[in-house]
Amino acid sequence: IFGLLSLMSAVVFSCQEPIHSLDESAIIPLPSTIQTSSGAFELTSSSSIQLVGNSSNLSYLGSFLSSKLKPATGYEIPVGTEGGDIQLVLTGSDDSENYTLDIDGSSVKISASSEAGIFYGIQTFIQLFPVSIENSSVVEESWRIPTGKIEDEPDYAYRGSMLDVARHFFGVEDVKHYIDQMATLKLNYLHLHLTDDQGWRIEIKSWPNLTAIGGKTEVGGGEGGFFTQEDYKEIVAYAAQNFITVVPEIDMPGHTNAALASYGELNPGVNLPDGDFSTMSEGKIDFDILDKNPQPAELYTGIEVGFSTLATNKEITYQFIEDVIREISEITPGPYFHIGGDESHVTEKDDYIYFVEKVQELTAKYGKTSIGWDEIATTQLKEGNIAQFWALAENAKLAKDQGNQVLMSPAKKAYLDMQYDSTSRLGLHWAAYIELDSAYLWDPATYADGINKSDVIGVEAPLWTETITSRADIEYMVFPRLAAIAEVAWTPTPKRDWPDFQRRIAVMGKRWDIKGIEFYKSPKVNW
Ligand code: TNX
Repeated sequence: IFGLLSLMSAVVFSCQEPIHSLDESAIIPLPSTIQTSSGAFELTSSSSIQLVGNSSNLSYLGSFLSSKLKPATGYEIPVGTEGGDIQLVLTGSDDSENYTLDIDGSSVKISASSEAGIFYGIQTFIQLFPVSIENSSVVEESWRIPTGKIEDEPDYAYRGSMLDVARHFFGVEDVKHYIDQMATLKLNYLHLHLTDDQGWRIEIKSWPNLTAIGGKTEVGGGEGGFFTQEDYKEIVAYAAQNFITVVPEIDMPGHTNAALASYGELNPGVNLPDGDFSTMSEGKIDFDILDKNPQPAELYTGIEVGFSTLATNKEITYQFIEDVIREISEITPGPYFHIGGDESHVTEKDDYIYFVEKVQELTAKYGKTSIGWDEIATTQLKEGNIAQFWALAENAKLAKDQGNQVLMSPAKKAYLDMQYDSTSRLGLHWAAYIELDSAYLWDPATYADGINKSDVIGVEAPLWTETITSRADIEYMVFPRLAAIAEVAWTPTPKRDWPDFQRRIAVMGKRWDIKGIEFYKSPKVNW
């Protein structure tokens, strides 16, 4: 019987190249389960997409798929509700992200109980085609994919990346391009680090100097820039079309020099020394000697951290923060507001605690859940708020002990600004050199001592941009490592396998090449 079957398939496919099986395809992140069968589905000029289910967004999803398939195939694949060899089937309306992809010789069915699930099914479907599907103009190709069934769901609910637009400013088009790449990896949160010592990058209508003064430069003294609220809304909407939620960060009370340069009254009113701030980590400010109307700080274009602080004891500071939180929350549909809280080395400990607790009240007042860097766990966290682990396991533990969850961004694994090795042309290396295997080989559930899987909401890979000045620089630092982190967040650790990832990432590299993405050709991979 097997002889007969293989003879039959040899006859059916006699004029075509053999096709690899579904479990030999190169999907990243790796799906939970893949069942293969022997056969192929072929997309042709008469293929069509059928929508099944009740949701106005289904037609958006259909057009999204059609538009992804069009450039390389040249096919105008119609989207409708009456029949079609590619079905998008919405079976419910929950917030799960699961999907099933069923492929047989004559049809493809992507089904899910949420629109996000359908979107992820579409992303997987696209990755099954030959890499030339990524071309922006028509290529001659037989558009066949292997048959079988994929059932998939993410291991972690929060799968993110952070872009620091404060150290160097990146505009709306660069951010959209970043979102496009995130979407292919099934990442669902984009954290924008909107403010830091070197720049304030979001228009606040009630405090216009923040951008008029604080947005005017960046690391190295370049011209900086900022998002108008309209720009920000455009990013938020574009992210939403890619099932990505924007998390805005206003870093405070430290990392605030740009705000302090914009408004003198926000300063504590002592002149902090220039130069080497590393000795100031224990620095104390005596508030009794404060000048009531201090001068604005100078704009700062270096890359030291830990020298700035908002005045934590002034009413005006909290009016300012409330205005900022209100204006940004009004244009942020997502549930989270990131309050920073890192490296406030010149804020007294008690003042820091008072400040962070008050700011958590303010985000709650505007309906947002706070996320903050792990130091915020040294304060009393409001229920549901999240500590973002980057350095100190004891802080992650403090969050857990308060009943709060942790977002895992260990600097030694997930920091996309760390150099790959000592020869990397960009990046820092204070935490580690992070080659691709290192970014891949870790478990978010056990990485921080004292933390368990249920304490972890997810994983985020931050790109700090002290040394990053262009889209090409972003791509060199982010890819391929972001793909590794996406798999760490999506695929259960016991299913992950480094040699298999090496094989699959090489295929993704071919896709990036076609798309013109200038990724780092890690020597760990046979590209
Ligand atoms: C530490 S990580 C920082 C950032 C820097 C980064 C550079 C964290 C919460 N703070 O301000 O940009 O290191 O790697």
